[in-house]
Amino acid sequence: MRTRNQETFRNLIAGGLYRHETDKYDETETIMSIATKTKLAIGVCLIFAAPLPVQAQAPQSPTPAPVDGVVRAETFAKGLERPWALEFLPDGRIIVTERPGRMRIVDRDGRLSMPLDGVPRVLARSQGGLLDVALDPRFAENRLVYIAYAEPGEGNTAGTAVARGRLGEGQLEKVQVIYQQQPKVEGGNHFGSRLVFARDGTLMVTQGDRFAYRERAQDLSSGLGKIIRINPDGSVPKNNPFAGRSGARPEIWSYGHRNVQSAAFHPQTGQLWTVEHGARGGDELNHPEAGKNYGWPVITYGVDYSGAKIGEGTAKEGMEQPVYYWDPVIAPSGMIFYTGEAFPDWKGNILIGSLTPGLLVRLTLKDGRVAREERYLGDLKERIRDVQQGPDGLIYVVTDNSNGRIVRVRPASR
Ligand SMILES: [Ca+2]
Repeated sequence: MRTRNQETFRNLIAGGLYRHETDKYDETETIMSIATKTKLAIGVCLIFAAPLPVQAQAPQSPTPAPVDGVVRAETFAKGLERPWALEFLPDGRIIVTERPGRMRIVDRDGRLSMPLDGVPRVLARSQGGLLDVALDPRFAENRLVYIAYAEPGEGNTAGTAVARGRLGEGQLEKVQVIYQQQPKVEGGNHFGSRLVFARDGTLMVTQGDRFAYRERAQDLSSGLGKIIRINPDGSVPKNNPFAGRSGARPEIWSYGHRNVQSAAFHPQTGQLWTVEHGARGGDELNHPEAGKNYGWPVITYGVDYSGAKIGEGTAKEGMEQPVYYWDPVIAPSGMIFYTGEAFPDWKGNILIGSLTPGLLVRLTLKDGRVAREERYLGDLKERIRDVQQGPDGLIYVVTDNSNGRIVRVRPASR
């Protein structure tokens, strides 16, 4: 890749801008993206036409090769169909969702329960289905479980929805739908759906642009392409950034997102961190703040799957830069900040599941920026759909397969 970069850079200097690369663009090849080429072109302009205003550019992942011999993976539970999310109960058991619409309890020996009754009907198509699960911060007292899913609507439409219910014996009881993304639209992609509770008890729901409706990520009257913040009963906090603004949906926290499927709160700062799926070459790490615009589809480091340019470029006044971006993409799934003892060097690091190429990605942060990226579990060759930390400090991931499993990850030395 580096050689190729240097080669292309020489071509750019020689005035061969894009000429040789564009017709070779191939989905399966790990090659330089148009975004990188644009950057090189800007670099060339800066060399020959300085001084020009320097556009803010986010740092790009160096795409490190997966490291072997650091972690060891073992099957903890198997026989799950397309598991999407897992969450530890206070007693050490695991609650797990399966995308076709089932939820189960996994006991401490890895045995699966029968599917729980009471799960709402979901649209189980393409990327849709039963997606994330979260426990109420006061679960020990109220036993409330929150689920995010693709909710079918009129005709062929669907939208992200959130329901909560009390975890009883073999079922969810008194299930209430507390949030429905508006509007419901056709198509089975980009439901977002990660659920995370903030320190103040509010619930953040990440959403997607529903794929064919990307322009609406910039439209504050639409629920598409937004992260939202609600109270646990679905009501809207009065201090939300757009509460009371006419023409804006009051539940919106941040906007201009493509498909946010990773979210976690920083254990020290209490700040929300997310990873969103970009198009080709545009996955982003962000820490979305109240009322801010994260750019999609006006600015992005990615290009369309056809290779076509998206929007206006990579930076624009009034739009936030990502903290970091991936090209080629990692296709993010769940994420956590690691706080356990089993991997002492990993404390405070971000762990992200990758669907493609199928990895556990570790980011070390320093002063709010990515100081180092490492990748593991490359030898599994499985899509990783969620990541959690167990009460034992070990890491548990689910694999996105028709015969999916929960994999326990421990230090190779243990
Ligand atoms: Ca962005």
